Amino acid sequence: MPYRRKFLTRAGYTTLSALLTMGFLQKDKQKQNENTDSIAATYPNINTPLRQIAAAKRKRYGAAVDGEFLFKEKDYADLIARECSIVTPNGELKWNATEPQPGKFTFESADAIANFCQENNLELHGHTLFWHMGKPDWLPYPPTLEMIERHVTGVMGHYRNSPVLKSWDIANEIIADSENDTDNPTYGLRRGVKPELIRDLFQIAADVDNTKKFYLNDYGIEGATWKSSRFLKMIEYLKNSGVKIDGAGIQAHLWFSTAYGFDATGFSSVLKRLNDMGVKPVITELDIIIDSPVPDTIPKLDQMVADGYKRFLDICFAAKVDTVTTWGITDRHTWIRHPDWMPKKTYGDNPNLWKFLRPLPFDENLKPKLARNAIAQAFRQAT
Ligand code: 9MR
Repeated sequence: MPYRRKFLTRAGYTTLSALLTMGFLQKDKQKQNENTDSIAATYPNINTPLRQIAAAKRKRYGAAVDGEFLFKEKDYADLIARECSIVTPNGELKWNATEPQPGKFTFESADAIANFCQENNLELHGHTLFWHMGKPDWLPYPPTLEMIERHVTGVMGHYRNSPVLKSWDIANEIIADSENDTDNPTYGLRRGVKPELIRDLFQIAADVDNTKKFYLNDYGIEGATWKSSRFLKMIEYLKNSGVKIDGAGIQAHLWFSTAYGFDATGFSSVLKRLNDMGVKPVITELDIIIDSPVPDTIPKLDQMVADGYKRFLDICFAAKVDTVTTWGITDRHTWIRHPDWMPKKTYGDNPNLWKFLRPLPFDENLKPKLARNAIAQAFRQAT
């Protein structure tokens, strides 16, 4: 039987349960069983740091970092410094961290990460100025234009002369998950968000500091979906409005599964459309969960995760993607193991099953996994 791996683009925090309800899992039960025993691809052990392998192709490898652990765990900090070209703060630049009270800014935790970057010759990606989560309780969503102006001026202004921060997620996750969650069918924006507000946000950002790269960042756009078509329309709108937009952040929290087909053709067409519009596709939050069925051994699981990385990155590199950031670097620190986020539908509440959540290139002990070799191999083979 030819080797065949299917995977599912994660289209939102609640989508797995929606798909379950639609019976997709049942429909493909047969195929799941067939695919589980497929012959695995192998990847050579490459010890060179990923940043170096990426740099040889004029590309960058990055990871989200968590300041809470970065300054407590030396082995973790050393791994980040060794492997990464660029890092994204997990939470330290979100609105709740930088402006916890109206007009009162605090940059202590974000500056600590910026200093770490400077000491270790890493770049820093600014995540994020506008989001419906990671926000203080006092802030409405969407915020008023006045609140946006004060926030963007305060935060971007603070990093205007930063030697390490070179790009910003100006807006994060503004597109709704489905047509049921929007009052704007054209752009599919979350309820209450108007395209003009996003245009003004980008304009304010450019007025504060137009020397950085500006991204619109979102998830569930790794294929030809309702959501990706709205995301592309919104990018087109911003371009046509004449505001500065340099990149499209494709988060890529992927659910690989033997039960779903990955829309490789659709994803390639999203990448092509972005390149055609002159907006650079950037992979900003990559990680991979395996579900349905959960493999019965760790080696099988790690093989599937590795294969997922390789297949996904091959498509990205064929479309000239030059920056790939994983959302964390080690399974020791991943949002996917957090009880609020872990995929309960598949893994239940049983913490013993958490050991099957291994979405990142290094394991809990910071040992490289097959996924790390697959990422290295994808960079090596990129043209
Ligand atoms: O990984 C982040 C988690 O630790 C935070 O509690 C959460 C809320 O701030 O945000 C998580 O990161 C998210 C990112 O900012 C945007 N895309 C989805 C990420 C995972 O939830």
